[in-house]
Amino acid sequence: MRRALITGVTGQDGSYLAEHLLAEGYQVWGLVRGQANPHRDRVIEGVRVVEGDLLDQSSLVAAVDRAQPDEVYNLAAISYVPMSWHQAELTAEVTGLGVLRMLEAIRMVSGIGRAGASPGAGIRFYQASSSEMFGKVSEVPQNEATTLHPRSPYGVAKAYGHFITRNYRESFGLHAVSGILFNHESPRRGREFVTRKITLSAARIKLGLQRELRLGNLDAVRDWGFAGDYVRAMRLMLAQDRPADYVVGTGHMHSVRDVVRIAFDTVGLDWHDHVVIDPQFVRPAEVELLCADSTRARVELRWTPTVEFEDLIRMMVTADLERSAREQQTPVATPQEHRAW
Ligand code: NAP
Ligand code: G4F
Repeated sequence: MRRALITGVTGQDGSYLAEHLLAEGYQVWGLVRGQANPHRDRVIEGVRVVEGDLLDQSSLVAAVDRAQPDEVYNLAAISYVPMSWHQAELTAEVTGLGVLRMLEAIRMVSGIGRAGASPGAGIRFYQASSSEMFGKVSEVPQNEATTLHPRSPYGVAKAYGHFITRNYRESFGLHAVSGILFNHESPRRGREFVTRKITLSAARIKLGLQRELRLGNLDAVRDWGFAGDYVRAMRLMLAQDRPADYVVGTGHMHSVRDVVRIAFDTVGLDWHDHVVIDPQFVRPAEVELLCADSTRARVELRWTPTVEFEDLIRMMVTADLERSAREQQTPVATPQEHRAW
């Protein structure tokens, strides 16, 4: 039985990846931080919890030592781009240096890099790199060779994580890969991200729980896919004989305005009656456009996305309608509702 350790197991991707690996027969361990973490009940049933924090080197060494994983998936990060301007140093520590700490934990526990250790043997490592690293894009679409020009402290921290992962692969023969994933969403997406903010607001406005939706730049363009599809690519990357980095996305571009239009159409409302542009949600430096060229992933991993953009937004609105209607009937959330994001 293969053993996997997932950091960020309480997040969107961590939950889908845990389900996927359990279904594939893995023994799955999840790193959870904090003494009384309110997200702890998001850990999927069947996952073994180990405590630790990307800010604390010794806790990561202890976690790797306890889980004895064949594969480590480093999904933990401060992942909300606007927060990275307000807490830039913390973002660098967690999202950037946290990657180095995890790599060092693997090196310390497995002995990779010591005299006599065979290159490529031992624990395989997946780093959650991001299309946000492309930032002010130099070409459309973006592939593994596209120049990085990050536009936020988050993007800069991810670029550090990306290069230190590659460096440990080249320096120590570690089987370490970066998945450069484009935006991916689901009903489990955090409420602060634009798709979920829109689908939840459309549902709540429909139910009379909210009057308006305040947004920033409606012209921003992203390549949005379904998170459940993207976690399959993570496992496929670590299953390759030769470690390499892969871009993962759909290759289709849509604007924030498209998300708004489809979400409000799903609940039978005209978005013009409810959406207000609010400068507080406009970023100091914007990533205007992202679009993936996933040729390498499609050819070498045989990975393809299964959920179309419009179906994804409608799926999220439907889930938010059901959840909001339940909350309307039972204003105090039950543990099940907490667990269901
Ligand atoms: P998410 O839902 O925001 O989850 C982030 C996770 O990181 C949470 O489990 C959080 O734990 C954990 N975390 C934060 N700080 C930590 C620390 N100091 N120590 C340990 N754990 C910590 O993010 P996601 O959407 O699932 O994304 C997963 C990863 O992929 C992230 O690294 C993100 O930057 C990257 N990524 C995401 C996308 C996307 O579109 N979703 C695209 C490209 C790359 P708590 O529950 O304790 O807060
Ligand atoms: O949903 P977002 O916050 O996602 P963003 O910034 O693209 O980052 C996400 O994807 C990255 C991959 O490229 C990940 F690495 C990262 O962790 C995260 O998952 O914003 C998308 C777009 C932006 O251009 C933003 O300016 O939506 C625009 N937007 C307009 N109004 C808004 C809003 N974004 C948010 N969050 N809230 C708004 O009110």
